[in-house]
Amino acid sequence: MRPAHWISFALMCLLPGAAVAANPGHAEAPTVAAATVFKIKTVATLNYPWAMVFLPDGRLLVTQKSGELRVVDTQGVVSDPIPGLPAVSFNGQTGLLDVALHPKFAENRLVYLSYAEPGPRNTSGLAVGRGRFVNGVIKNFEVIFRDGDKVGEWQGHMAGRLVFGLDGVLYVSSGERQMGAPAQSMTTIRGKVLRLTPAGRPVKSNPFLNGDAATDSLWTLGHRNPLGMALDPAGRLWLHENGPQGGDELNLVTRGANYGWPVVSNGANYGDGPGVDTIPDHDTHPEFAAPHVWWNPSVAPSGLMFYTGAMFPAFNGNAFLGSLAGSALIRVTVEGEVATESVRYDMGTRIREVEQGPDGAIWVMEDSGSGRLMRLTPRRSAVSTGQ
Ligand SMILES: [Ca+2]
Ligand SMILES: [Ca+2]
Repeated sequence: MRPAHWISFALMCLLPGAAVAANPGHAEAPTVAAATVFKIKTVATLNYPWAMVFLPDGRLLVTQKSGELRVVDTQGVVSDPIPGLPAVSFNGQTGLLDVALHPKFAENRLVYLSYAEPGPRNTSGLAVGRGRFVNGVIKNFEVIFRDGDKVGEWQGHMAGRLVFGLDGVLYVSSGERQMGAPAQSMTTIRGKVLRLTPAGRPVKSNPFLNGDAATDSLWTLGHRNPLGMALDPAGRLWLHENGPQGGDELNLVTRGANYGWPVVSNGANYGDGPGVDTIPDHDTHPEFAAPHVWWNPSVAPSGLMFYTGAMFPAFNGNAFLGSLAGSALIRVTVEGEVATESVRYDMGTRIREVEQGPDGAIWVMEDSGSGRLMRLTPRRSAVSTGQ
């Protein structure tokens, strides 16, 4: 166990109501009912919403996995599907995925989308494209990057989160398509974070440039299914990724690093019974970047946001993760390079996505065919407790 984890473990044991997980390497945070901390308002209901981004005018763009992009206005009115989108391959885990705005959206109106691009014979591959959002329509949509090697058998673990760095380049999280080994291969984008120019080309300062289109795009490797990625207030890039049986991770993304999958995981492989762990833990292979927080059992994180708003001053700089398996919103404190799960807010349902609103409210999306878009504001009595 790393020193930071010993410290957080010891601190957690001092907290009333703290529960200790079966894995001695990680202390499970206390759980509180979200309704005791947050006033929760359902703003709209959507069919399997996957991602959201706020427009400068305060409205939201939201994706639905089945392939629609919609606007939700400040009154909660949901628009018809926005015309101009590409065809997507929609199945259980993938379809239309993330949406992001160009850093100069106010000037150029460029909206970026990630999605499962259909290939021949029911195959699909991660693609990223962009178009201009003008008068309620996406105009001149163009694919700027794609996985040319489409996959048929394994349709899951595509990930596809999009984040613009403070340096103006586009980071893309790319899952390993349930195949494990590609995450360590330098000739495929699977199981990687990609670093691209806004036009979709490899950045000239990328770490593995060798003239191969896939290799040139790589920034980090050894990832499994990174369904959340975000910048912290200092501009550092973090991601979380779903582990196998346990071993979900929160990682600080640094140039050229290898995060170990599928060689190591603090979880166990599928098929490992109780007390059996056939995949070595991270501490056996220090050459791989170790997670800053990990979860046993799995919480299945999705969506990531660092809070910087004025509505919850006590949360400043904290990370918020949606949890699918845990039906929770998870808060993680980050001090320098030490991250510690602080509280689990029980939402009573699977949480797919989390964002901060322009006024500092916390917005979450439920993973459901009638998925609620919810706005969380403080309950006065709860905020003073720091929960
Ligand atoms: Ca790892
Ligand atoms: Ca393990």
